[in-house]
Amino acid sequence: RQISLIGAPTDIGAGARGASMGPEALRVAGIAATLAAHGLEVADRGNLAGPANPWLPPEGGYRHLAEVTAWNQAVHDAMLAELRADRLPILLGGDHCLGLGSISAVARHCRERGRKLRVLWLDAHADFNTSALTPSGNLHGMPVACLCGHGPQALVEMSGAVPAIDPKWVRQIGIRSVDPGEKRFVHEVGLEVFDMRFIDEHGMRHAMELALATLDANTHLHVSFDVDFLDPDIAPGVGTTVRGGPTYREAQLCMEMIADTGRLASLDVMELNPALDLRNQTAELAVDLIESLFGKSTLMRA
Ligand code: DIR
Ligand code: MN
Ligand code: MN
Ligand code: MN
Repeated sequence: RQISLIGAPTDIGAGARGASMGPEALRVAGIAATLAAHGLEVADRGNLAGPANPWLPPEGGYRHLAEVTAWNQAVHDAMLAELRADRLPILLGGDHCLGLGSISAVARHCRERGRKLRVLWLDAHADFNTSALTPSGNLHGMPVACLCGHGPQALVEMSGAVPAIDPKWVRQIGIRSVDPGEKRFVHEVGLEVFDMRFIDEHGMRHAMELALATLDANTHLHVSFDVDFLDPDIAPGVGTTVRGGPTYREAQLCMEMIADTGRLASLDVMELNPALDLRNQTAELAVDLIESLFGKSTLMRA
């Protein structure tokens, strides 16, 4: 499989500065060489460019909407070019508002090719806020809602169809922080969420079996990995830590079960914040987990 790395060095949608340094930290942690060691052909496309972060308060319920739109358009265009060339793009974030541009490209590509789409959203947060519901105005808390058709026009329309995706195509894993209005909205649209309560009671294995059920040979599987999915004890280098996340073993199993499907076709690695990290340990952990996502296993797999 041919893999393309795309860096998006911005924290334009976040509430803390520093995710703009995420792409370089993942490179320093050896993401390209680690994947290449598994026989994958890796091309690093370098970094996208976009507007600087003016660090202004929200206007009309959104912070930095024009700049967020510009960055997402750049991400959309770059991801789409790789998908059309039959390559597997990995977006190196950057904050999670860019999941909108990334998955808009994936949705457009699936429409063009007549493929089904399944989105796995690994996160502490549901990222299902709207301008009316958000407590912060930060667009990194809104990409899933935008993809499902709820958000500012420029973002909602980016995939060329509205909505870009159906909520039924999404499975969220690891969720443990949802704002009050957001909670009602998640329930209203029927988003399928495997929250930490579910994982506590049934285990990561059962959660992933359900989240990965009904994939078939024609399914494009996209993983959007917000690094704050992980427990902050092992992953401190993120802007919005929430305690009680998946352990190292649970996260490994999650990645291995995704790898076993053989359907992974695109990936976002988001919200890594080197300004808050300890000697790049969170970047190294992310690379370790991505290695499992691309098929690293201890023994021969049947
Ligand atoms: C919070 C934090 N739900 C908000 N969101 C995220 O501001 O909307 N943090 N995604 O990473
Ligand atoms: Mn997120
Ligand atoms: Mn998050
Ligand atoms: Mn069960």
